[in-house]
Amino acid sequence: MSPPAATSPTFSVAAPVTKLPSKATTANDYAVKGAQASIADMEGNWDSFRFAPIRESQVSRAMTRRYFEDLDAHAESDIVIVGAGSCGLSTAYVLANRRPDLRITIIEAGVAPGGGAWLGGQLFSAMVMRKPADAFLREVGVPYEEDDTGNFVVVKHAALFTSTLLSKVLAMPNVKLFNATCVEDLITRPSNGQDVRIAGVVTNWTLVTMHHDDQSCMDPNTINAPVIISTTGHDGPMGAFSVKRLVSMQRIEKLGGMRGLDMNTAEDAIVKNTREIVPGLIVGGMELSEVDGANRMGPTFGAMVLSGVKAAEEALRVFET
Ligand code: 48N
Repeated sequence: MSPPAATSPTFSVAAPVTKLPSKATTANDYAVKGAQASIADMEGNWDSFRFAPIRESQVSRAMTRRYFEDLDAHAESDIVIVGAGSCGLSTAYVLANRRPDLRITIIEAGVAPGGGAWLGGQLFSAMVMRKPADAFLREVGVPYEEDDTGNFVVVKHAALFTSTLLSKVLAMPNVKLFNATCVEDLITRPSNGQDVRIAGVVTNWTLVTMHHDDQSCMDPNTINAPVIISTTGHDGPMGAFSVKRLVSMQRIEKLGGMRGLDMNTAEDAIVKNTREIVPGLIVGGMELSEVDGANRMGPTFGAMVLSGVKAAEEALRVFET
C-alpha cells in the first residue's frame, strides 16, 4: 500500500562535469555549473585563490527548500523508524536495500544519530560483535578483526561501524533522516473494536519537546505511515519511548523492565523476539528489553544489527501481502 503520491524533491541533477581550464585559480573559473576543480588546481596557487561567489540567501534557500520538500514528501511515509541507533540504522539499511520503492523516514531525537554505538563499553572505543553478526558487517562493508576464539569479531572503533552504516543509509534516495527531531506521541486509529492500530507519529523539534513543561501551546507535526518501527533504546532521556507510551495510553498493561546483564541470554532473546507489539508498531533493539523484561547484554552489539534485520523482515511482510 503506497502512501498518496507526494511531490518528490525537484532538484536538478548535477550537470555533466565541465572540464576546467587547466590551473583554474579564480572564482569565475570555478563558478561554472557542474565544474569540478581538482585539489591540484589549488595547491601552490593560494595567493590567487577565491571561492566561487555566493549570496547568503542562496545558502538559506538551498537548505530550506530541500528540507521542506522532504518534509512534504515524507508527511506520508511507508515506514517510520523511531531512533537512529545501531538497531534503527540497521533496520533502515535492510529496508532501503530490499525495497528501494518504499519511502522510509527516520526520526532521531539527537542532533547526532548513532545512539549508543559511537563507543564500545565504558567509553572504550572498540566494538564487539558476536558471530554470526559479522555477516552484517560484511554486507555493509565495515572492516573488522577476527578474535582468536573464532566466536566474535572486533571493529577497531565503534565510530567506524556507525559512520560507515550511516553513510550508506543516508546515501539511499528513499531514506530521509530528520535528526534533532523527537517522536513525542503516536498516531492511533481504532482497530477491531477495542484495539488501536498505530498509524503514524507525532513529532516536534527535540528542544521544543523538552520544554513543553515551561512553554505552552507548542503544537507538534505529524507523519502518517502504516508501519512504525520503534528502536528508541533502553536509556537516555527518551529511552523506550513507544512502549512507555503504550502503557500510558493503557494499550499494554505494564513494562517487563530490563533485567540484569547476561550476554548469552540477552542477545538471542532480543533478536528472536523482535516483533509487532501492537498492530502497526514493531519494536526492536534495546527498547524490546524494557517491554519484555529481557536481560541486557552490555557492550556487545550483534543483537542490535540482527534485531534490525528481523524488524525489517517483519515490516516487509506488511508490504508483501
Ligand atoms: O543506541 P540506542 O539507545 O538503542 P539501540 O536499541 O539501537 O541500541 C542499543 C545499544 O546501543 C545498547 O544499549 C547496547 C547494546 N547496550 C546494552 C546494555 O546492556 O546497556 O539508540 C536509540 C536512539 C537514540 O539515538 C535516541 O536519541 C533515539 O533513539 N530516541 C528517539 N528518537 C526520536 N524520538 C524519540 N522519542 C526517541 N527516543 C529515543
